[in-house]
Amino acid sequence: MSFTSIPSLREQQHPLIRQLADCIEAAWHKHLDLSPYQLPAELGYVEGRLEGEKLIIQNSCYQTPQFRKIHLELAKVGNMLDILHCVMFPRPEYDLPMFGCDLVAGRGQISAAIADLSPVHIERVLPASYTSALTALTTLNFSQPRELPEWGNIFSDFCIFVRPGSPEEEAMFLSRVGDFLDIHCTQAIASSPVSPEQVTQNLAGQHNYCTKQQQNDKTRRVLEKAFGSAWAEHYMTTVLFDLPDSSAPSPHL
Ligand code: BLA
Repeated sequence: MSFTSIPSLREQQHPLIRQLADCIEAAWHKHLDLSPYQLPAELGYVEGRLEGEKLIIQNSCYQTPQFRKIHLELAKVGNMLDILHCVMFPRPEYDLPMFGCDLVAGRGQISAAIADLSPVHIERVLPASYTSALTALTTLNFSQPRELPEWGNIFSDFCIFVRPGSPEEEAMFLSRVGDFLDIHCTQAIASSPVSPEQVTQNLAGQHNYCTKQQQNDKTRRVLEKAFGSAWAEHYMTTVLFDLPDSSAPSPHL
């Protein structure tokens, strides 16, 4: 599998974004059986303009037996803004949470670092095996925690949302995302398909997750300014937070 189109943009980004992208891909390669995932045509690599600055978006996307789509996106707005966005969408036939991560750097400083394993159950609880593995991790203290927006009730109690205040805190964030991915990938490959009733519930939970994420005005505004509101809506609903076709059974089962 080749990542040849990615390094060019990655090398120009904030070091934490670069390190996090490397960490995510290393975990995927270590644990998962990756196959390519075809994004909608023309949306793998995109260029636009935002306030005179060039906006570049580079996507890499895979699927595995347990994941319908695993998506890593790197974006750069001139020298103003570097962004890493990552979501792992489980196949709804498996009872797995959503891994999501977003890192935003403005003028050399990370302003937002968020990572979570988000439950898709109506009661908003993670599978017990996840809760015990995550509880066993050491508690981290960040000097500048950030408050979640209103739509952020999708995230778990283990969610980290901070502005890293030092290189040590950046390293703590990086290493915690590595922990989340190790836990998630090992649990995912050991999991078995669930009942049709549970599949329906998992789909509903993923639907709720995506609908809430689509309410992130900060993401939408960046995309709208560069590409217009229709394109931003299309991109947010077909690439960033799309839903599986609920009528089609997974080809892996
Ligand atoms: C915040 N996301 C942001 C911000 C920007 C973006 C500019 C504001 C940064 C700040 O407040 O310091 C922009 N993020 C983008 C863009 C893309 C992107 C343009 O991914 C893609 C092209 N967002 C996610 C995922 C999560 C997420 C997967 O994509 C969480 C798992 C969360 N981003 C998230 C949250 C905020 C944010 C919670 C803060 C929102 C707020 O404070 O209102």
